[in-house]
Amino acid sequence: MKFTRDEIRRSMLLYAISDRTWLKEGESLADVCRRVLDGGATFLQIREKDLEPGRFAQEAEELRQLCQRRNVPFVVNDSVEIALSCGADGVHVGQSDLRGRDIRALIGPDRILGISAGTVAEAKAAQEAGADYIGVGAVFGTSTKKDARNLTVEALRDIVRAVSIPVVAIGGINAGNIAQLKGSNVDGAAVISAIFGAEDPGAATSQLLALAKDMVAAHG
Ligand code: TZP
Ligand code: MG
Repeated sequence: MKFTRDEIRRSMLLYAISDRTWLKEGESLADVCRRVLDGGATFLQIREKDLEPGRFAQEAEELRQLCQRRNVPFVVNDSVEIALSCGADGVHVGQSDLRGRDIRALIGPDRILGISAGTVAEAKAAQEAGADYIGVGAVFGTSTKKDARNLTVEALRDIVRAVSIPVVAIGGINAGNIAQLKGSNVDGAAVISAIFGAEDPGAATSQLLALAKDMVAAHG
């Protein structure tokens, strides 16, 4: 593994997930991700739901280079094929994607496997299948993922307690509510719109990073 277990856990702190739907006129995804990485994002996932595979692969390659230069882990959402072809550090999949065990077999032992989970049972199954970390949500209401369920801080804490791998909270997290995750014991926050939808994504990232540090430091 290029990143150690400890490094993966620490990299959950502020986990940025790209969303091109927020790009402003004339901006490229790589431009914005560069600002997000310079703002201090500790992990980056490229998430493309509508891009044709050729473009997706090209964008992933650019982001992989940006992350590699900064030693920030980079994963591809859903596509094992694109993750492997661009030399990403790993892949992130949901519950409805290929089974975790099958993905682990495809990517080998050295790449990062992230799996989304919404319940203790899903989290345990993900760990069992070989996940390196779990994304848990949605913790707050979100319009970014229409089918996401909402979770309480208590439910989050139960999931964290049930697994030994890192847990990153996701869903509607922003500068105004991230402090509510104090005591949940999550390792960090995964954010889409509060970063990519911000007027200044770099500044939003820096602000969220400071708040994520506060949040994690305040766990019991
Ligand atoms: N999975 C659960 S909620 C969510 C995903 C991908 C969307 C998170 O986006 P935002 O904009 O940070 O709420
Ligand atoms: Mg998916």
